Amino acid sequence: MNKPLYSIRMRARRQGQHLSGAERLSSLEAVEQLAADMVQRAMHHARGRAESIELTIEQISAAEVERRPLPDLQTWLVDDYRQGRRAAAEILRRAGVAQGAIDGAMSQIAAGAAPGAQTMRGAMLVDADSGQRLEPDQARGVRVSRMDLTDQARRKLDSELNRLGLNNAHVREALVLAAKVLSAPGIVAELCWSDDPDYTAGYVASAAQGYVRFPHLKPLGEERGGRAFFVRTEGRSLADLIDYLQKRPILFDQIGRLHSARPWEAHL
Ligand code: WAQ
Ligand code: MG
Repeated sequence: MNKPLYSIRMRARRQGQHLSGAERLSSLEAVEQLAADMVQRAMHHARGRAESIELTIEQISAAEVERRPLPDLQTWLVDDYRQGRRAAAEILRRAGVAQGAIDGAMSQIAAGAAPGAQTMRGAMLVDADSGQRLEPDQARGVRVSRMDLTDQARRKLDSELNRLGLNNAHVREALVLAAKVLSAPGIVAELCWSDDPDYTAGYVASAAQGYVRFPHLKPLGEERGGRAFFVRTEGRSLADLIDYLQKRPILFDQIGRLHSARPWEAHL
């Protein structure tokens, strides 16, 4: 039980821009294979082959690692991305995010939230009341890392996602990332859609609803995507929140309930 873990992070670039990233926690036995898998992913990305890849592997003591359960997962069926964004906005409003902050985050993700209308490498931090952007670097954003599933939770999640026809890397990784974000002090909700042109799905995560996915939050072929973490720091320091998101190691050892897809109107 006291064996160390390894944080493994990958960043790939192409034509001077962020291409792909990944972050896992690994046992010693699995770390070499995971590194190889990450290199392969960067070399065969939907937006082209990586021109440079950075891998960072850091040992973490087992005593530092916190264990938590995953949130529940739902799919709200929508016909297109406009309907998806309306439904996503409704969940964010219910979670307590101000309308202006929702509209601002959606239009910034759609336009490319990094300077020069590019996709950010990490997430925006958005004040849930004022809509103001709080992350120190608007190109990098905040990269959540040091989170993963235990082997047992991974096997359970695989079989439940298979049952729903949802067992792909986008869903598995986004669910774990959102779980860590929701566990962070001061987070109100998260909004995300992918930057992969062939992956149109996205989600809203909140404490009340868990992880709610929409098959369409952007049009097919669109390369811009991103993440917004809506925050209400209430006197806590923003630096502590960023440190938690980037550094605090968390293993998810229990899965939540995974619901079958239903039309979005059924939830309102
Ligand atoms: N921390 C913070 N932001 C990140 C991270 C991270 N570790 N990884 C990616 N991002 C940001 C970055 O701006 C990317 O451009 C953006 O998120 C999208 O990343 O249920 O595939 O890896 O079907 O393209 C969501 C729906 C898929 C899954 C999300 O994101 C489902 C996805 P991608
Ligand atoms: Mg991507």
